[in-house]
Amino acid sequence: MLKEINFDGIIGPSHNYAGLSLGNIASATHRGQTSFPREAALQGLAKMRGNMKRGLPQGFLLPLPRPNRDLMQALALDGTEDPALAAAPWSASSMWTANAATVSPAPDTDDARCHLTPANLVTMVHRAQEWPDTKRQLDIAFANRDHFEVHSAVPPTFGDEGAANHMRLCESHGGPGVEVFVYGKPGGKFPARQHEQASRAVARLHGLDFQRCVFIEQNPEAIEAGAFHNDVVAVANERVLFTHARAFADPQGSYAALREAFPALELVEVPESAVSLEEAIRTYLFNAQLVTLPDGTMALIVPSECRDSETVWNFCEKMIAGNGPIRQVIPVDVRQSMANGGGPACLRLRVVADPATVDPRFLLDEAKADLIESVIASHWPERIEPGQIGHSPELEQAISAAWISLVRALDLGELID
Ligand code: SUG
Repeated sequence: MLKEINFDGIIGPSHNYAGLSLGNIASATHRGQTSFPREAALQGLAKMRGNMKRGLPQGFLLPLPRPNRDLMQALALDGTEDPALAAAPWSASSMWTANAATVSPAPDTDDARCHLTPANLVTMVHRAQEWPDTKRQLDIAFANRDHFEVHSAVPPTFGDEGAANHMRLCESHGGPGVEVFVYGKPGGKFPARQHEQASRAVARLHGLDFQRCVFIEQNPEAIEAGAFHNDVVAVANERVLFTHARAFADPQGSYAALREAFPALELVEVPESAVSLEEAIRTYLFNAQLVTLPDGTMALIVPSECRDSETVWNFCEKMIAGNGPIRQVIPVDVRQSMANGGGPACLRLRVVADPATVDPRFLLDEAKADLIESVIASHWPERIEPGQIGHSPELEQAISAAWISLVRALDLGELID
């Protein structure tokens, strides 16, 4: 039976704050701070365990091998370069698996298979290095060709950021959906990372029916305010679109287009007067997991920063006291990831599939969560000081060894060259 499975990125042992992402306010604000990779990874794992306890199927993707020696060589890094460039091969940014790929479930595609396209992430060098290694994992996890097709990334220069700029509306996850692609137009203060032509290429690659696709422009003001991905200001699940009123360039036109393609749409629009765009971006209210629980009700899994904000929490309490489709708001602590601009929604890639068709090595249960936790507890660095990045052979050795321990523990030795 087709189900939504969330594949969270295990937060890698090189997690650090190098301030690499122009237009991502949290990344810029925390630049140069000490990071805590072990705590970060345990926070991510606790989120996965929480969702499993709620009865939701849970998968994971592994961190990518870091530092990336091929990238170090390609950039001829010799210590004279800008520290931000030296940090790129060390980035643990693959933790944000919402950017790993765009996924079109089988009911939407012309060959009735689930299609996945890794995101090229070309806008930033520390992210552009991810996709070939991400594809290696997707090729293994979704190797069953009767059910899945894994494509190569869309070629540059068309920027593609994957599921972070893609939403799906449907009556139920296993039924046909309307796929929504949200792109930015370049020319503003910050890069518009998702290009319309990349979104259209992905829709064609996946064999989608263009009558059941909607292409929407992001509000340039939202990008300028720090919504570098659409999932910072909007999230959808089944019939529900939960969005800030200033997420899209033409909100009314966008809602009309969505209703035309999907008449059952339930719109939960949050006006500026309830939560300002700035506060929404600061707290990541919309970078939430909007999930359907086994009893059929919907819950919004938000970062704990939302509970710390009086405005946002008041809004959440009013929302659940009302008659809307979102019945619960559940805060989770992913502060280490949040400090780099990654909330609960960034940390997961949604795949609608029959879990029996996925390589079980990528699926989580309590025993495997215990195993992963013990590897993290014994091998992940407790802290990384910014000066160590690119300069500490001991740290480099510890990070590589930690990664190999995890890969071996999960019986995925084929990922090691
Ligand atoms: O691409 N941060 C990531 C955050 C990605 C969040 N994902 C979604 N919204 N789906 C990014 O900007 C910061 C890395 C650093 O500064 O070291 C970073 O890459």
